[in-house]
Amino acid sequence: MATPEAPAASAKAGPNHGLRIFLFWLPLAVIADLLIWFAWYPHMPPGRMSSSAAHQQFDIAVMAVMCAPVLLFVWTYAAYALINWHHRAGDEEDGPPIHGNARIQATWIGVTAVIVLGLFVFGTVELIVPAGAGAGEGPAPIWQPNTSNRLEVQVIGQQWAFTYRYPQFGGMESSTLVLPNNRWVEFHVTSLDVIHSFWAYKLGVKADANPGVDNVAYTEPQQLGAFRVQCNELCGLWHGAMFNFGHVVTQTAFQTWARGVQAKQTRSGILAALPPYSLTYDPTVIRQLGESIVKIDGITGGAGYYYPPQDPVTP
Ligand SMILES: [Cu+2]
Repeated sequence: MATPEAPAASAKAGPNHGLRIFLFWLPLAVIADLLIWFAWYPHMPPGRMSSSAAHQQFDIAVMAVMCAPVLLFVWTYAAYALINWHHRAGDEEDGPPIHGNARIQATWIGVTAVIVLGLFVFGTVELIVPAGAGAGEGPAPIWQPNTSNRLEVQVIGQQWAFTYRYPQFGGMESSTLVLPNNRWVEFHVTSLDVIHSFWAYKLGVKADANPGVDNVAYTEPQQLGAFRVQCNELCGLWHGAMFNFGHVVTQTAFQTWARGVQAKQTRSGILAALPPYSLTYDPTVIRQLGESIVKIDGITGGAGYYYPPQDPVTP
């Protein structure tokens, strides 16, 4: 029966390779982790423009801190083995057979179990506790920010544009996503036609935009500045061109902007012409939307999604 002492005893004559590898590896791992945490972490994507982005950045940094020692151990071991155990001229002998080493086996199982279970617990906690996922949680989110002071923004995807609707400002619409700093935003993401995905990378928010679905996502902007919104679900010919821009502005600037747009769209009659605010829309019953889809299909030659395209041959 193999005991932990047996192989160690036979190797007594030589140096303690395990300890040597550990002593080479330890300073490398410590230096790498310090560099990752203090030098790299502040610059990691997606940045800290919002609460969800900051949580994602933190998660990535923690992952890197956990992975670097593993990677460095593999490299240290490989380098040590290459230098000390490579074939030497004239040495035709096989290495000694190893029949189980309880200490190495226990260490291996213990360390890998701790790493995997640790990541499992960390990932689950990070997904649920700070709600930092920044992803669509469906129409009935299990988590909500503990404040009722939220700005509601409806994100409407359609081939091939995003429109942002502000129900707290009379349902006015904008093709630029303007958000106030330090206030929770409640996104309601939906689509008028095919499946799209609302991806505000710097905000750390990505939520599916599906027709007939109200997909809710939360985030709190924490830095002023501009960001880009990109469709992240292949949605047809011009999917790659389906993007526009957003700005995080001060709360005062936001109020001025939103009230200004609402007043302008009231005066011009746009608000009266828009369909009433609703969590989802049916383009087949909204005349102006249905007509524009037929027009787009006529231009691109795509098949009519809701209305068959007009046959150019038959009058
Ligand atoms: Cu799209």
